Amino acid sequence: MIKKILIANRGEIAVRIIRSCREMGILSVAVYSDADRSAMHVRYADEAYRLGAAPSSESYLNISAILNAAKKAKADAIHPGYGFLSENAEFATKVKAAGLIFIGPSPYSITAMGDKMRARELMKKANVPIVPGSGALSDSEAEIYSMAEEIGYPVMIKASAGGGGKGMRLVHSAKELIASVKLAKSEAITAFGNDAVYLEKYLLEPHHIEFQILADNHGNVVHLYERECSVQRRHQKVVEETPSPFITDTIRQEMALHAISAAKSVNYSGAGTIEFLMDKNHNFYFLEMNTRLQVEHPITERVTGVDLVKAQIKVAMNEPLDLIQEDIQQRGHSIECRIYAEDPGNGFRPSPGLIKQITEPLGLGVRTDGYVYEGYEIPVYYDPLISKLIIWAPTRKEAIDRMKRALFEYKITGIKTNISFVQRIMEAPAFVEGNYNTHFIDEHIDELLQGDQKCEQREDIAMIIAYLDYQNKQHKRMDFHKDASSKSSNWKNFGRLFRHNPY
Ligand code: MV4
Repeated sequence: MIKKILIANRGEIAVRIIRSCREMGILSVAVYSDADRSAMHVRYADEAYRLGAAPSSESYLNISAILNAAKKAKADAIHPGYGFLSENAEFATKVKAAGLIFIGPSPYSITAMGDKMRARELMKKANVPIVPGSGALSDSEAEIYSMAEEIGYPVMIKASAGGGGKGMRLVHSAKELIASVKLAKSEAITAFGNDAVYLEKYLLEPHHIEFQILADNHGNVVHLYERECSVQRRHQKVVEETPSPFITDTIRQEMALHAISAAKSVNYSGAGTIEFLMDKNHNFYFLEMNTRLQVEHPITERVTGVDLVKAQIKVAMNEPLDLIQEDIQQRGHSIECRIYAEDPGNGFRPSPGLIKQITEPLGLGVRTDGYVYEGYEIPVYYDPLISKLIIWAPTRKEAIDRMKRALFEYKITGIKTNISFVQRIMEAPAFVEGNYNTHFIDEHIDELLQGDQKCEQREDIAMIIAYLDYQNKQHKRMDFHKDASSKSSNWKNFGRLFRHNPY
């Protein structure tokens, strides 16, 4: 039995996990850095322990501080959330060694999937399609040339210890190949302490489609369908939706079976995600497996009705899955927009700082997973994600319209956000038609930034005009009291321009 869970994370995901704990009657323990003393997860949990200074290395990545907190709190289990230590096999091992339950897969599964070359080998054995490519690269330049030739240019060099877009290098022709391999190896050793790299055929205009799976400790594995995650910028996802507008039911079923095989091949336990790349002809290939709860999990929860955090906790308690595949259906359509504290008009620079006002959207089919409140200061040390806006509607068209309505209601002042940027994604014809791939943001960047740079100027101009008008009328009133046209000043409209108008 798990009676108390320590959440080794912060921000919206810590709050999200504590919410499920509360519903299950499980006590929650928050941990925090010096920058997070007044953070929502600390306020919302049943108890909280300080880890260390603000930098992650001192706090949310500090394994011994986290284990000490768990010991002091007498927690039974640790939930790692996403990011930080969530895919760190050493952490999972130490949690177990301390007599605690790690809410996640075994260190074996984490390690096997964390090594991308090993994961490719495992998938090959399990008959899961992988991107055409190589195994470990040999030291012979001639062999590297012939491997690349066989795969066909362009090829991608990927670090075996990389993933999520880290440690990749695109090679267009043989003349760049060897220099690129050398660079990739030296980058990989610096970034990951491991210089193993391999080659993959570079797919043009791919879709990123991932499958959610759930596995228990009794050999049962189910899938909870896909998430289309192609709307991303520099490997940072911005919009996710399910079902994918790009695939048919036949392909969906085929991919789902491969996702289940992938999970079974590493004796997976808990919630996991199999990422696929799909080309324009609907050929799909295993890319990597994420051995954690993902940021975008709520859209899956919304269409399937499954609380993935509760499911993770029950699996960790060795309970068999209480759902069978036939019971899991995709009902309606769900879209998530990630709301970041960033300035799209200024190269998407992070925009941490004080939240002066926040009005979150409400109403039918709207969920927000966030953690900020009025007067909260977003620290500079961590991810700039403020919240996730998750919409459900019976159809994709209605979900987009509802998302636009919810974004219209969403008001945050004090910091810059990407709210109007995602609003423009919802209005982009290619998105509305479901006609987009991983290059969508790059290809439509001018259209998507329309206003973000100019709007600021327009607001400045509006303010200057309003001020001049106000002064002008003031003078008129003082100097020419008898003038009928200046009897009323423009104070009312002037005030409207400046006052915070929630809509
Ligand atoms: C690729 C690829 C094309 N061909 N591999 C980026 C994230 C990492 N998980 C793998 N990535 C890619 N791998 C081959 N062989 C294109 C990408 C890629 C991408 C993948 C998913 C979502 C967004 C992306 C954006 C640019 C490149």
